[in-house]
Amino acid sequence: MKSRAAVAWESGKPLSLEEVEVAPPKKGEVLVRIVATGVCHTDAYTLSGSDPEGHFPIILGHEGGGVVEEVGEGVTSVKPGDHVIPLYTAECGECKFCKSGKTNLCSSVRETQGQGVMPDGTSRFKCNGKELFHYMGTSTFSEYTVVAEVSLAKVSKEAPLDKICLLGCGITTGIGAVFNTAKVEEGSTVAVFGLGAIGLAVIQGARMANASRIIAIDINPSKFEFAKQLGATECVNPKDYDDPIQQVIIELTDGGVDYSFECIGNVNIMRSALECCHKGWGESTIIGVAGAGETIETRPFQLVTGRVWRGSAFGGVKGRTQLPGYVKRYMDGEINLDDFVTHDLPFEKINEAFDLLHEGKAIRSVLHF
Ligand code: NAD
Ligand code: AHE
Ligand code: ZN
Repeated sequence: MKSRAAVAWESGKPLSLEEVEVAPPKKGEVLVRIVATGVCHTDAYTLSGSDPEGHFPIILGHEGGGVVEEVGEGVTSVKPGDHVIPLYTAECGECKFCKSGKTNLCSSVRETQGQGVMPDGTSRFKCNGKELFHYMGTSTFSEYTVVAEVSLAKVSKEAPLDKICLLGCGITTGIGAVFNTAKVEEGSTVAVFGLGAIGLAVIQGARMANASRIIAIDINPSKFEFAKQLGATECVNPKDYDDPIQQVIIELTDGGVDYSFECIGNVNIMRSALECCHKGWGESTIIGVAGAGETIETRPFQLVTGRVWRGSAFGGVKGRTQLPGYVKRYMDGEINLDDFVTHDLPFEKINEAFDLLHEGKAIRSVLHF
């Protein structure tokens, strides 16, 4: 079938609006009509060429909401008409990872996903006779996309897809990192570096966890108002200080915070986020994605003296079993998604959405097909 899609023919160039061909779903696969999709910084990161798993030409996008159109052989957990959120972290329930109870990192389709193909090693997308790569197992920048059954969370039909698409990445990642990865306790002090959708969702989660202080840090002060609305108790712009930001936070908090989160993808700030943690118990969670070849550094003494460095993917959330609960919490008014959507745009304005992200003007742009 034909589909409207944004194709990244090569890195570092604007996306190209194309009519692509989408092949029918094979065994264990599902054809999904994407209704709306967010644009996450990770899409921009891969488009920039820094992602070792970015294979061009590619259809990006991983924060979508849609409706099942057709199912391939053997698919039992969804049927046409069901509302779904595509998952870049699958959940098969059967692999060593799923069974461990220790992680949300399912291995069932991860290898082929990273190669930009479906689990059988082939692509379902073509444009002008040329095969296109899939992205993160989701490729939500196409009106019709093919996704593995294990990479779909079935959600309530009552929920607006143009809001709950944000649970496909940004908001789930931030809230999940607070509860599943860091396990922030009531009364804790928290520092959040980077106030995009991810960092702001961490703030929302820290507020839910009843943190006593939530310090929001960004070099773009236009982010501070929303951070405070979500529960930040104070906002800090590193540009206002001569001292390194970790020193500033340590002084503000009598020795450092209990928990910090890096939500930027900057390896220098990852170090700051670790080093602003309190001696003996402070824990830092890396959420931001750094470019190929980049590495983190600190003095091992920082760890020897009790600080802990962690990382979090999709907030440690198991998508098929736990995402329907996040949707319910949104519907019950417990999770704020609406205020994260700063821009609603027709799909054709996708490059504008990337510009808004780079200019720091959008928290999330949601594209409507
Ligand atoms: P975003 O671009 O919307 O927000 C990033 C924020 O960081 C901006 O407000 C920016 O002003 C701020 N910033 C940049 N440099 C800074 C600095 N030196 N000091 C302080 N603040 C600075 O991005 P986003 O969509 O919120 O994503 C944030 C990061 O999280 C990205 O690296 C993205 O790839 C990653 N991510 C990871 C996961 C995961 O599962 N681990 C999921 C989603 C996104
Ligand atoms: N492809 C990159 C890794 C990118 C990465 O770390 N992705 C995050 C999700 S970002 C969503 O916006 C993640 O969940 N990682 C775990 C996983 O299994 O991919 C690279 O460096 O190769
Ligand atoms: Zn994302």
